[in-house]
Amino acid sequence: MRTMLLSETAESIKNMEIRGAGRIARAAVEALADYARSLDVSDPAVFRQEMNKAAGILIETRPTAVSLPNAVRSVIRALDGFESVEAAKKAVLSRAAEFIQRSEHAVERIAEIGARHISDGDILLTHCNSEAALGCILEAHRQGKDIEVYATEVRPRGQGLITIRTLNEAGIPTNYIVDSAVRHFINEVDMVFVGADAIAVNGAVVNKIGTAQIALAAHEARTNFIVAAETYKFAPRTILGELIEIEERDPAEVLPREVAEELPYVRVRNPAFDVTPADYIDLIVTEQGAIPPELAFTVIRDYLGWTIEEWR
Ligand code: RUB
Repeated sequence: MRTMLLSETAESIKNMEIRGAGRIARAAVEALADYARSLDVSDPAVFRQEMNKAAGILIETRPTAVSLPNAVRSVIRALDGFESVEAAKKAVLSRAAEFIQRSEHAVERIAEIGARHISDGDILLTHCNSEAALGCILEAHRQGKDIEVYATEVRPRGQGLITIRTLNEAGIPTNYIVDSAVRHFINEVDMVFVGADAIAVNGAVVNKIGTAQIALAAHEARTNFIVAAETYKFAPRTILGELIEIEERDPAEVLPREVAEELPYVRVRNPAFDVTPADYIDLIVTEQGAIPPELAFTVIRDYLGWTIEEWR
């Protein structure tokens, strides 16, 4: 019965019913906690083995959002050194609850810190649907700042629709534009706010496909480009030069299969994310404070507690 939640969550992450790096991480941790609760075994080694298997299933669902392995591994690390299943279970459940609470609190802190960078009268642009980035915009509005937003459509999955619904509900004047209209409007924009799926040690940010193009346009127009991201979205393994995998999704999301079949020489490419170099990023707002992208290493060292030595 409980295994159902694990496989259902894995499936929902894969098909994007659950989406957005923070939500994915919290859902995976919840599924892992639920799985731990349901495991009816008495041997701690078997318990650990089963938990590792479940962690693997969750981690494999979407390869880019580093929040997912970071969150799952933090729960799995709580398993270390227990003699009884009861004790290990308790440790896992309390680590999972702590992660979820911290993750939610991080979004609130980011909103408070990010909103400080938004001034009365600002025109903002956001891409995709990021609870961290939207949190900053909503908080600025809540504080009574008079703001206006440009929100992109976000081909091919249209996450912009979720964003404009939220902005509309909050009563924020919003302009809905196709992704390719960003360059046309960028001079009207004071500040771009986006989220992140992963941040590399060199400060490069991986986010929804199209983000890098927007950053380029913003850079050319001297428009501030701000990333809102929890510290657990920083990717420790990039310290060792490991590249962040960019998920490439089903071509049918871009072109209906029946049309594609008529065009044998055409190959549809559908990367879900791209990489924005640190040079185009002015600030990364984390729950620990706002940093320039060049300080990404210190976040990995100080808040994720990973060092190069650990991986030797
Ligand atoms: C979502 C996306 C979001 C980040 C950050 O992509 O790129 O900008 O995940 O979101 P997808 P959050 O829709 O493919 O999951 O701030 O909510 O974690």
